[in-house]
Amino acid sequence: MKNILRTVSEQFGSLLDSGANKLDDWFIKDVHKIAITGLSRSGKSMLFTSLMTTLKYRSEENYNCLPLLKSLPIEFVEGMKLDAIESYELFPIKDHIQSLENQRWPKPTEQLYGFRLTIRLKETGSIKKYLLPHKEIVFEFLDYPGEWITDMPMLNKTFSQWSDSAWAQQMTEPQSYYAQEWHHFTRAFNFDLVPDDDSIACVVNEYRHYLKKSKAGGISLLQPGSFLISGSGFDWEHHGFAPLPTKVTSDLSNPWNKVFSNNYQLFLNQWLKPLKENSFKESDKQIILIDLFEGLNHSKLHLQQLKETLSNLSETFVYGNPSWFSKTVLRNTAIGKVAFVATKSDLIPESQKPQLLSLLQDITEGARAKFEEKDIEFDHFLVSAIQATDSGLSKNSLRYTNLQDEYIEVEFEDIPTSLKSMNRDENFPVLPVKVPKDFLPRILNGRGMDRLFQYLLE
Ligand SMILES: Nc1nc2c(ncn2[C@@H]2O[C@H](COP(=O)(O)OP(=O)(O)OP(=O)(O)O)[C@@H](O)[C@H]2O)c(=O)[nH]1
Ligand SMILES: [Mg+2]
Repeated sequence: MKNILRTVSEQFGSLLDSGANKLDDWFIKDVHKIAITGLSRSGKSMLFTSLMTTLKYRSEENYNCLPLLKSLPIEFVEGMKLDAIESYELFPIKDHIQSLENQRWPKPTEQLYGFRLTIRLKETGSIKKYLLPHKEIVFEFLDYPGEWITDMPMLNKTFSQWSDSAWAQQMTEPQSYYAQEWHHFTRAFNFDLVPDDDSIACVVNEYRHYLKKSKAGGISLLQPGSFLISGSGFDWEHHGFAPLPTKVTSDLSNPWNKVFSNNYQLFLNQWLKPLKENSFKESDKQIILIDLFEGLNHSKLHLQQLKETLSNLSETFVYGNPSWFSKTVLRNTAIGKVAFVATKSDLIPESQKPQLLSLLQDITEGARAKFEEKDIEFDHFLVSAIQATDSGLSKNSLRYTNLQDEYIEVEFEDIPTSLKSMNRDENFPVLPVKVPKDFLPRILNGRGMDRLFQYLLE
């Protein structure tokens, strides 16, 4: 077993290191810039890992995974190559496969990675039959920490606007529950004192503590999420800020207001603007990954808060770079495509998938409303990057290996089809699934990726 597994990551090694020259003579290119976005822990890195693995096996081993991917008929795929995108570090596929080999999930992403996937097609006249007049199909992908995307809407706000809205959010459920200590701290703190390095660090650390606590509690709206990621290029220890009680932000002469407004501007100018320009740009196709299980696991209020976050973010999702979007997509009358994808669908039985899809459609309602009048097409999908569970004895049950290495069977209740149909105190525990030993066939057996990519390639 060990040997077979070792070969998997070694094969990725050879795929990454070779082939650069062989492909240089291709001249017709069809470049798809696909942005896969999603909040923290939504399944981005796992989806990339699975996609690379699946396409690799599909093209090199002639293993017909993704049977529904009609635009890339397996008999015409000659080979594929992975390489870095200029100025981005290469996606650490080898590290991720190694983690899976050790039965651990890939680590959370702490910096920006890119990769270009080039699929070479055999020259054959009949390719045209399959609507593919190109010899080479190029996909460019970026992977980054989900926390960064939640910060983008801050670009349109002043410090006091951001601070007031963040403060209001912390006062409502479910955030208020996690904000108790932070609110206690701000009530006791004297904001009339002139701030110095130590007192600023103290306030910022208290606020960071709140962000961490809410993250662990399944809250998705965490601003600034960049303060939680060590790979973020902003020195929050020296130039941090935090939302302040409204009585402070409404007093323009308050020294804390001044210092935090300055630091907030530094954050936007030195970190967030360049990040947006370098990373969230030039894609006409968007895959928005959504993890519904974290919300289901906690409460209806958590799901409501996820719905609101997605709605607030939808403009960032769709027009990473608005000027490019209007220039390219609208002028060319090309249609922007958005796929809303509920990830980890292997965590429920087949029988519950229609319910999950319906819940997904409910959760994206606000986000969709923002671009309904634009020339943007969208659809909803369920995907699993890996089929980590097995079907159980009844149609509503599943079997899986838990973190204690026990292989057990669980029975499911019906998943709510909308927020309205969910009780306030209801929750649906998420299965704590360990990465199975036979992760490779289970990746090749992931569900929904072919339909998703077919939709984007059409
Ligand atoms: N069962 C199952 N679990 C999954 C699947 N994809 C992801 N997960 C779980 O979800 C967690 C998060 O997945 P990642 O791919 O790391 O998420 P991410 O969006 O890259 O997260 P950040 O890097 O923190 O932004 C993993 O550690 C797994 O526990 C899947 O297809 N099936
Ligand atoms: Mg990641």
